Amino acid sequence: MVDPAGPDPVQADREYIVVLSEFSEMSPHTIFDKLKKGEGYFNYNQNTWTDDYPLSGEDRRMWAKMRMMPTDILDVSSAAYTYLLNGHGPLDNLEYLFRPGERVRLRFINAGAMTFFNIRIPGLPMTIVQADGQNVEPVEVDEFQIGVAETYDVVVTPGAQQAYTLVAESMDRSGMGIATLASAPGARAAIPPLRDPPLLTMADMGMSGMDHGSSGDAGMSGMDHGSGGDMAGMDHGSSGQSEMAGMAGMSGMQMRDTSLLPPDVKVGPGLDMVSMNPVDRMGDPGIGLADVPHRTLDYRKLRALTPHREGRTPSRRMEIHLTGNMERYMWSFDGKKFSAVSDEPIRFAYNERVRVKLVNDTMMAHPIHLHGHFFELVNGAPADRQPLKHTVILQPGGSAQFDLTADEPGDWAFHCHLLYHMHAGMFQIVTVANPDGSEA
Ligand SMILES: [Cu+2]
Repeated sequence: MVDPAGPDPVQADREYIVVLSEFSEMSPHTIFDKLKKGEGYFNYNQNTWTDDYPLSGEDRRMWAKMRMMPTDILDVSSAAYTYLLNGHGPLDNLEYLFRPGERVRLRFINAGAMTFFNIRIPGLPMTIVQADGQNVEPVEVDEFQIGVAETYDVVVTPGAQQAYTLVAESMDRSGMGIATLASAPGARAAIPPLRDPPLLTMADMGMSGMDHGSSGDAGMSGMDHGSGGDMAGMDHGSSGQSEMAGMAGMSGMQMRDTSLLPPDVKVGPGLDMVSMNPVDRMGDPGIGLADVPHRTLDYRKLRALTPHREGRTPSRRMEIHLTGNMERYMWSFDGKKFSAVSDEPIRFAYNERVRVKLVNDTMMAHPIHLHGHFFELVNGAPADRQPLKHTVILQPGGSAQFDLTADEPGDWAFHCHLLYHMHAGMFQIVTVANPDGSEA
């Protein structure tokens, strides 16, 4: 049991912890070396995607031009990983017992190294009651995505069936962790097959809103891969597929248009693309969940359960870019690989309130994590109900904002929580000064 200091607003008859992780027989150093040698090493989907996915010839040409795979969802897949729940593999028959009608609280913790999981329990709705250990207004969903370092508590009321399968499918759908909610030892429900791998969409390339744009608009949103080619002939179709088809009509593509970057972003080999008009994707349920036939979670649906301490308007704005070079497996903030020796930390005055905008100039999702603090997602909720979190997923090509009250003096790690992204340099130190202004 996990007991809060005060009364618990969440009523449950029993609770279980569900720790998500991966196991690999390969050492982390070997995996990192393979990633350095070829970004798609573990992406077995790429060998067959041209046969298995409903892409037109134009779509395929477009992706090929950008030297990208629309199936490039996770760096490391089930080719290297077995997905674990509480350390148990999918064949281990991990069981969570319940009595029919009980309210069961499941505390999901993504302790994985590299894997975003999509969580569902077919036949059983889940009510989200906590995010990153902070109470939220209950919201009922059928599936949710959890990034590395995130936690979600859900309440379920099993009983209509004798057993339910808890599915933790990796975001690239290359594998899953499995457990059973069972009303009696040995009771089992069907295990659903892996779903078809998701495809990246135009939104994942920072192309959100293209389908609403007017043709020839110079302010076209999206990643610029063009060599100054114009955007004429763009298809403004509404589905991801037809948007992609439209993209293929672009002539000449350039990997960078750095004129769009703030001056403190370093331009160099560590940065291979720029999101031209990054759209706030706080309302995105995560890769692969946009078109599932049931209810999903997104950050806009989270509200702090009770008003929190802070309602001040931020006095400063800060923008930090998530940057990378996919082919060379370089990852960084603002184009600069972390160096403890030469980097200036990100500085905050004590109790300073800052609105931080994160811009993802890459085509991968990143769970960005700050130590020592909870920040508030700027998600459309009233200021004092913005949900408190310590980790926020940045969708590919998108942006997200959080408000931070820097009230814990000292040095704190701020980084992508994907192990090999952090190791490659997507990391920085946040320094909060003492109340008297001195360095902590
Ligand atoms: Cu990352």
